[in-house]
Amino acid sequence: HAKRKLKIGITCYPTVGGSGVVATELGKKLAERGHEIHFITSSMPFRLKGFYHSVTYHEVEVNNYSVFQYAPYDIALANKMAEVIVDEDLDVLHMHYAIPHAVCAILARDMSKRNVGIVTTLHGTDITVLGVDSSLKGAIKYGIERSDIVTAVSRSLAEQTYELIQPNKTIETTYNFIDTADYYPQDVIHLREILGILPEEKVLLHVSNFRKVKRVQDIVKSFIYVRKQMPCKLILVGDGPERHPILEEVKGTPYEKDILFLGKQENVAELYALADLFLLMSEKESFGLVLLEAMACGVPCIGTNIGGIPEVIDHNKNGFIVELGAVEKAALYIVEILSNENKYHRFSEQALQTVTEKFSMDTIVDQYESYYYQVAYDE
Ligand code: GMT
Repeated sequence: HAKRKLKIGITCYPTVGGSGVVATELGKKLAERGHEIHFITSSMPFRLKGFYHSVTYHEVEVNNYSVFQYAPYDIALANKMAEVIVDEDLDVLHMHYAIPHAVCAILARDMSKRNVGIVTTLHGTDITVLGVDSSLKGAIKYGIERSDIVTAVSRSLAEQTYELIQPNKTIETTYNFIDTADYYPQDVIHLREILGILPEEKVLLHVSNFRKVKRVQDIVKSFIYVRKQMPCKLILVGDGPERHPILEEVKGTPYEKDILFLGKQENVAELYALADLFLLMSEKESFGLVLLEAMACGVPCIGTNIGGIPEVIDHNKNGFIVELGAVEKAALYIVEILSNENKYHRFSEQALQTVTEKFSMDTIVDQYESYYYQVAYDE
């Protein structure tokens, strides 16, 4: 017989970032499959604008009394989760990030005295960046061990978690996905004109939050090597702490006009479609959702041999892998692929195929759904 529909609470960081995107898109797909979805977050997840049937948003409010040195957000979140567990009769909580979300969910389950299942997805930053921080390591381990099912967005992240946190828990690898209804190859000739890109110029693209770990400087360095050999432009999308220093570095150089800083953009899908190649040269990256977004638009990628990147970029098939900081080698690959039309076409086709086969949205949503059924309390 058909399985019963579930009531699922989801908590993620609602701001721009891969984990929030994956959590929100997953919630929307689950709602389309008939489940009831409850987002419990500090603000509206940015991909949740508009009305979605069977999706409710519960806002966590934190009062900042002057007696508290820090506003008790985590406690307020757990309190809200406990309320929603009872009010909505939730079957499952899906937490994105061990810290603080999984830990809050465990507290909320205890407060609610209900048998709600907890699925936790690890996205990276809390493990690979903070996991080594002894002030949080014990709490991360606790969050993982007390969750019913734990997933990581790449094999690399699962392995790193075993190594750094040593939890007594199996970590499943469940890859990220994107919706090909949002990202697909399209004709964006008008954008080339708006951005002043000449017909003979190739376009290299990078999209990130410009944190230090993204090593945007390396991308600029590679671009300059390439620019010396062929007409091209570099488009940088996003904002963050490294944007200003890079802008300063580029100012006054002969390549200033070839590097376009577009800042944060709403419609990145069109920018991917405009690009010939996508670059991600990070020193830490547990998956690299932007790679999938680019590939879904038929854009081959260049990435570093770091974290989950080599699980997404299949070297010499849908892009190239270089060692961290190997900016000249990256430039060699870029020139090679952009100068060989046949090879470029093969890579582009392969990129599209990677998205629909290895990272198929339906298969990945199926995986999560099966985890929920495993942990939901049988009625
Ligand atoms: O690192 C970021 O830019 C943001 C962070 C997040 O919370 O969204 O990204 C992490 O999760 C994404 C979704 O799983 C992954 O695609 C990113 O690789 C991961 N970032 C790091 O590991 C540094």
